[in-house]
Amino acid sequence: MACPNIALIKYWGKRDERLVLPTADSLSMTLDVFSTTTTVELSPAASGDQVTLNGTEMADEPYRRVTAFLDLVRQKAGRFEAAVVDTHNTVPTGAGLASSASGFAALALAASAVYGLKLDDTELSRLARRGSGSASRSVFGGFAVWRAGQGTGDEAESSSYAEAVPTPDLDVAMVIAVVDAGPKSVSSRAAMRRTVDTSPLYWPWVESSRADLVDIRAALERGDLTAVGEIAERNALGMHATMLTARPAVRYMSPATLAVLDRVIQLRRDGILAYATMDAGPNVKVLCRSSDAQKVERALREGTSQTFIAHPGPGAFLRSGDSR
Ligand code: 2P0
Repeated sequence: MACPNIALIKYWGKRDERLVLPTADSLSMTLDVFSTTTTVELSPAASGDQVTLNGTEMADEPYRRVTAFLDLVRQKAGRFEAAVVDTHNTVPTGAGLASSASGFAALALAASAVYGLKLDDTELSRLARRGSGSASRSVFGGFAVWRAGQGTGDEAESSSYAEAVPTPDLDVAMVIAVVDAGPKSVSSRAAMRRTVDTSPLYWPWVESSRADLVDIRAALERGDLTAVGEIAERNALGMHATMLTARPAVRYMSPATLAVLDRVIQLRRDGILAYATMDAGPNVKVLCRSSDAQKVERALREGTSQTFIAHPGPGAFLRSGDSR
């Protein structure tokens, strides 16, 4: 079982596509909603893997991504049986929030257990990273930082993983405002590649993101949610600026996204701590105090198709009987 995470300092761009090594560190909050539960069983007699998602057999590219990941696990374990993988996402269908983070974190944990790999959290995070970069962070509950790591090849492979960021008890929530449930126009993988290759703002943003990470860690440590929110919002807007200046531009924000951002500004004018972050899609996640979450949710309801309130959630864990 694993939950998605929302980055406050974004991962946007790889320096190595095959090893899924990012250009910079990122930092996220794991949520307590939209968990993914994955069961893996060995199927020695089968000629290939069978993968189902919410009861439907997976095919094409999503299937190939899962089998390529299983090949990596098999290679590490030195065992080559096929597997039956059954995945259930609790994210409401069509909410536009399907995340590869919870999916690959849950798969990494279940598959490594079934193939007999005994991994600690660092090793599990490294493995999950190979499925999807952001999955490295969903191994951990609460806040996590994913280190870009150093160098190339083996040195880089072993030095890029996530770790928990201890924080004081924070009265924090995230309100998720779904403005468009449709599929993305460009996959985040393709969009980040285009941004790195063509945006003149990309490397300046990476530089500012490095400074944002230092600042947000200090703000988390002192429990300063206002500073956490300010830094997260500017980091996300910066990431979207790099996409908007890619050639051709990638624009995930829609008029409805901007309307939610206006509402967040209005909430702040009304004295409520509220800061927005957006990922590779038009939906908005608003960081606020837990005690204000319902007020924030009510304010964001108009013009959005669905709203959800999330809090810091658990790291990935094995349920007894799931996959051993
Ligand atoms: C993040 N995103 O830090 C950023 C912010 C989207 C915007 O991680 O290519 O699905 O599988 O490593 O992890 C989405 O990217 O990409 C993402 P891959 P992933 O959460």
